[in-house]
Amino acid sequence: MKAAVLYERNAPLVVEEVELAPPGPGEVQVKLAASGVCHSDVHHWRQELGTPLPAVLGHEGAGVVEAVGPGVTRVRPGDHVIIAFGPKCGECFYCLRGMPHLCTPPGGPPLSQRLRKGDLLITQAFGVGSYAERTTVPANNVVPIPQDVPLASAALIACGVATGVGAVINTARVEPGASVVVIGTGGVGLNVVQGARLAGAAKIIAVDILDHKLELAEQFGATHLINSRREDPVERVRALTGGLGADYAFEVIGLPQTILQAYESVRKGGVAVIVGVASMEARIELSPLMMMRTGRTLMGCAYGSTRPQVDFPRLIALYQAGRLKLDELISRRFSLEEINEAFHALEAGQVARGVVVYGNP
Ligand code: CND
Ligand code: ZN
Repeated sequence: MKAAVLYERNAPLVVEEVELAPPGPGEVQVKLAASGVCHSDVHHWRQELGTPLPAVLGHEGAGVVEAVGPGVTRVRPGDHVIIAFGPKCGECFYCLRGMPHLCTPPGGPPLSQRLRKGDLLITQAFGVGSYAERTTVPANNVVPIPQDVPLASAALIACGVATGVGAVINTARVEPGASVVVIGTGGVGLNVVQGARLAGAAKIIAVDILDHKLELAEQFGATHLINSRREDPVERVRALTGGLGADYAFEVIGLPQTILQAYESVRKGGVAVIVGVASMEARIELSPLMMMRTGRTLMGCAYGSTRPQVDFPRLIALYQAGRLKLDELISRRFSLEEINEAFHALEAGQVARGVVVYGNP
């Protein structure tokens, strides 16, 4: 099958033939229909974030089950599924407590042995590797969905939608009437915006450096727009919240300066949430004294604290009820051969979400 292989950081991905092992016990082989292009993939292409090379990137995929290994009963060939990323062992401390987004399998995540080019082992990044025509993953990672949901739209739930909406609903637990700041309204940030709308937030303040991203944010439910190239977002947020600061702020870029903006945008007792993926070297400087005196919280948010088997069906139900936008997130479709162009389009801020589609979607 064809896959886009990353051999060297910052060099173009190579679309070529690779071999995928048939599903073993407890595993599922999925023929991909679509894979969204998330900035996390671009981060892993640009910098060392713990993915051994060569690797196939891609962690926002959906498709059709083609084969199941021994012992798999939850899905069968022909089922449409969304593929959750990261290990979901079901047995570790975190999985047993309903926190599969923090899954830490004893002995570390099993090294993927399923993908190779001749003798060369290829990493399935994020445990998925969806920039490929097919992937094989543990059955715990797939969530069946109704057949009439377009797979390109459903794919976005696998990361951007689950992360963004989950950050609001699961991680921060924003309550109705709250004021919410979202810094960075790209593919994930737009989902923080619509998550805040679903949670009943009264003020949803979008911050970005590109006006067309802010216009999108408005379509997704933002009530106030701040271009932080033109005005100081912290001052403007204070002005919009009676001088107090917002109840919640979400940083959805991964930069120290915008994480600090999020922190400084919240009122005393407010909560700032780090959703963006920063570099390994990034550090922020905070005054513990001021943190104590203001009672502010700064928290991390991995994968929107998502429990895929619970949350994906809910997100699908909201989409079917017309209350969650998925189709509108897709601004451009690419073939697998165009993967490098898809990365550049994301970096250039040209797309809300680009989606790689396989075959005839
Ligand atoms: P995308 O590139 O679509 O969005 C980033 C947005 O930030 C764009 O609209 C930019 O214009 C905007 N932006 C860039 N710099 C600034 C700045 N200085 N001030 C204000 N706005 C700015 O990326 P994405 O939405 O796909 O991903 C966003 C981040 O979320 C990224 O770091 C990604 O790796 C991370 C993420 C985290 C998780 C998680 O589990 N926590 C899951 N998926 C993605
Ligand atoms: Zn992602």
